[in-house]
Amino acid sequence: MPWRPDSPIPSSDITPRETLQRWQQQRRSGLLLAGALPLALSAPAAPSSPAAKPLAAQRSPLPGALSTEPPTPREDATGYCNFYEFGTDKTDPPRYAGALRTSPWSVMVDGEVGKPKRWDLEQLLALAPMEERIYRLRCVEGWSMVVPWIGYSLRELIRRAEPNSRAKYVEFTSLADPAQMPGLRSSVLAWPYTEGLRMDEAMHPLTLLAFGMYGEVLPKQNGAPLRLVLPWKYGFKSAKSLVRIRLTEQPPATSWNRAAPQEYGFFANVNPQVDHPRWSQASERRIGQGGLFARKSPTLLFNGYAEQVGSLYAGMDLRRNF
Ligand SMILES: Nc1nc2c(c(=O)[nH]1)N[C@H]1C(S)=C(S)[C@@H](COP(=O)(O)O)O[C@H]1N2
Ligand SMILES: [Mo]
Repeated sequence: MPWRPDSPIPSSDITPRETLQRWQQQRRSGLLLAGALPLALSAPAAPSSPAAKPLAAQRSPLPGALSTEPPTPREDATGYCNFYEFGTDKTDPPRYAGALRTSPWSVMVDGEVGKPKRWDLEQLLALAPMEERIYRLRCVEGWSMVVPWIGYSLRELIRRAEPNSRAKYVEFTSLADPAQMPGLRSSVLAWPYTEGLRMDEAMHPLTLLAFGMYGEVLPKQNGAPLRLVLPWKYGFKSAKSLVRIRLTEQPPATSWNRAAPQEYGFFANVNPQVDHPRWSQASERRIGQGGLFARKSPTLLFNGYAEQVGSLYAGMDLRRNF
């Protein structure tokens, strides 16, 4: 298996201290206006994303949507990626995803809905006001980041499809095009990459359909032109480069669960008390802070979003439903 929780971090993985201090000072003095944060923090664009276009957004009014932790430097968030369609190494996606054609692009929304529809990307971009949300992202491998995403709640889109009474789950499918994605030659996962949520999880306001990050449209290695972001679940639930969203009556099969069901559950809620069979999940290493010598910080239940999402799992055995 390719998961290597203790693999070394690239030497570029060092927080620009001055930028951080300036940001913290600005936050204290209330100087940060809408949109100012990602600009203030933007590291020089990674060589693999030269054509990043700005994407305007208002800061999210949603409770819990603006982490107060300093965002991970952009160059780390765009240079250390999991996107197995382009290879299993963290630097494969930044290296190879540049070839991905993201226009034209469309997303089919269908299944148990009254109004199935194929949406063009342009329609999706105009569907709802863009919000900036600063979320912690915790990978199941034991590392984490803080990313300023841009997008809107997935429920804005699902609502418009008019789910019927049989709609209990949502299946998400990523693009799988062997001509553009060299990683598809490997059988490490069953392609296309699919993920799934229970309907109430999909309709939770924190569940984000993201089109951008760091004040710009999504870099290809981060899942352009649109992806999911689920801040309280392990990163693999946040499927990239979506082409289909299907509402279903039965729980959908998901790629990681099919590959190793005893290691990757359907829910995959971040939980420091439920270890991965091969490593502890009690702590995490924040990418961009102190490199290999960084002290690990404790992992929080639901990645710190228990106040917002805990009620979704009331009465459930989280060990059994991992
Ligand atoms: N289609 C697809 N989506 C994916 C993945 C992938 O390999 N393919 N990797 C997942 C994992 S394991 C993580 S941690 C996050 C990483 O997102 P990032 O590279 O933008 O930080 O994307 C998730 N979404
Ligand atoms: Mo991950």
